[in-house]
Amino acid sequence: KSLSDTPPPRRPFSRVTEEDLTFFRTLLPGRTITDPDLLESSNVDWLKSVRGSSEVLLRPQTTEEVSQILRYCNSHNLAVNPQGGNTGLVGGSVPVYDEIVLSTALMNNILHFNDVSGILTCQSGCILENLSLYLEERGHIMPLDLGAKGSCQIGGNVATNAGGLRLLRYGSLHGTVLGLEVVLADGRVLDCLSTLRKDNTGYDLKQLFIGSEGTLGVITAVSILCPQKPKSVNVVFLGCETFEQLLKTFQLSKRMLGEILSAYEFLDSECLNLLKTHLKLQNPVSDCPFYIVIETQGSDPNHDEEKLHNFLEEAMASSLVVDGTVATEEGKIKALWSMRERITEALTHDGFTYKYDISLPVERIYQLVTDMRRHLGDRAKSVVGYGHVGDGNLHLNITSPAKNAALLAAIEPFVYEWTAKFQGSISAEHGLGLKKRNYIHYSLGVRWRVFPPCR
Ligand code: FAD
Ligand code: 2HG
Ligand code: ZN
Repeated sequence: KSLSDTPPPRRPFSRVTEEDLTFFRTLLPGRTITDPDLLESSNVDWLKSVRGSSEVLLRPQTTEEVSQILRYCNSHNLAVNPQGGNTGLVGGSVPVYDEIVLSTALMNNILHFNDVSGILTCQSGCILENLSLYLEERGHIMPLDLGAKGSCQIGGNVATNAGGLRLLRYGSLHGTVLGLEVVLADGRVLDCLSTLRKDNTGYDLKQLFIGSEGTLGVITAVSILCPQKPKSVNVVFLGCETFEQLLKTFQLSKRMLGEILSAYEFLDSECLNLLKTHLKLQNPVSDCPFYIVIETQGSDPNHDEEKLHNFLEEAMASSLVVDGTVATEEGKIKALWSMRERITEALTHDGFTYKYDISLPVERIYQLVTDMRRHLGDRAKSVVGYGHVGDGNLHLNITSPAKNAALLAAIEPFVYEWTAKFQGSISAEHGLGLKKRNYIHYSLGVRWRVFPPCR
């Protein structure tokens, strides 16, 4: 039996009593939810693959309320599961058993924006897309973007250290998050909500919470450095014959597009089939084994277009790509991005999905897909590969008509052993959650080396 299917045992936490509910109802009148129908969506993850049985959902609005909740739960031995937009893909956002769900959905105020420095400070429950819209009106953008933007929250993004589509350009949240406010399990508030770009006074405590997936405290506010809104955006969708050519095109794009390159993503032909079959999206170019989505963001449309034109001419002339289409207008840009962003959604219609979010040396990333296809033969319905080439991050997804223990046993630990063999990471950007927690040893990056003393 795969370890993925084995949840940790329920620890000896207390069960919620009437007395506890009275405390919560007094603290959060109208925001202490116990109606099972209203709790349903908080107990099930986005993929509908894991389900908890929580009987209480708390919806605080302020840091003080979060602090009172955690202090109370800590002293009464009650387990708590922080929840943002519940778009996590590793089963970490919902309870395993009857943990209280602490939702940050009502903590959605923007606290401050400085349009000189581009630094935004907001509560952790702000939805990523709402922040983007707010910033765009002020000539800025969020430094991260992901397909779940309409539901995921900035607190959840920080808690998972989400990567997304533009990490290549704007870097990880470890660089763009400037400050955090976090409530620890005993209710103490750790105030690191700095808005300074430089601060070397002591240890950088906030870094510990970026990617901590709710295990160290509840993030209640975030300050983040936001880039200027680009004056010109172009998106290109290209078709390509081999993965080697796709990688060469990546090198060429870095060389010829330089500072305006903001995303370099890929999908294989199986992904495109799923988009066609399940979402009725049409291939904008001719059929190829691989497709590339390139985005440029810059400050001068003429300059960007000239660079892009030269790059495309070179890519075509050297036969690295066989077909392509360019979008400069918003509607077409969105349509091209859908071909990449909606693969996760298409997969949910294909059957039960086994998801792997792997970091590898970039030249290896597609080899895992071909090896897995060979390894599984006809046991899987679809084996697809897509992801963030620019970050060396593969999303390997495998579907079957229904949950299938034999198929899972064929995939795991094969996929983890393969990844470990090439010093990859089994959790590139989605986190460990419930689904990957038992596999952490395959890629835990820290190793000690001790040399014997000199004689
Ligand atoms: P949730 O799913 O609610 O929670 C995720 C984890 O964070 C849980 O462990 C939870 O306990 C913890 N948590 C949430 N809020 C807090 C808080 N305030 N304080 C402490 N802990 C907290 N991920 C990527 O990295 N890149 C992508 O490109 C990407 N694309 C996606 C596309 C789709 C269609 C979907 C469905 C998901 C995608 N994801 C992606 C995964 C997911 O959206 C991200 O992990 C996102 O950052 C989760 O945010 P959330 O608010 O939904 O958090
Ligand atoms: C993406 O890059 C997300 O689209 C989701 O990280 C990946 O569904 C997946 O496997
Ligand atoms: Zn991703």
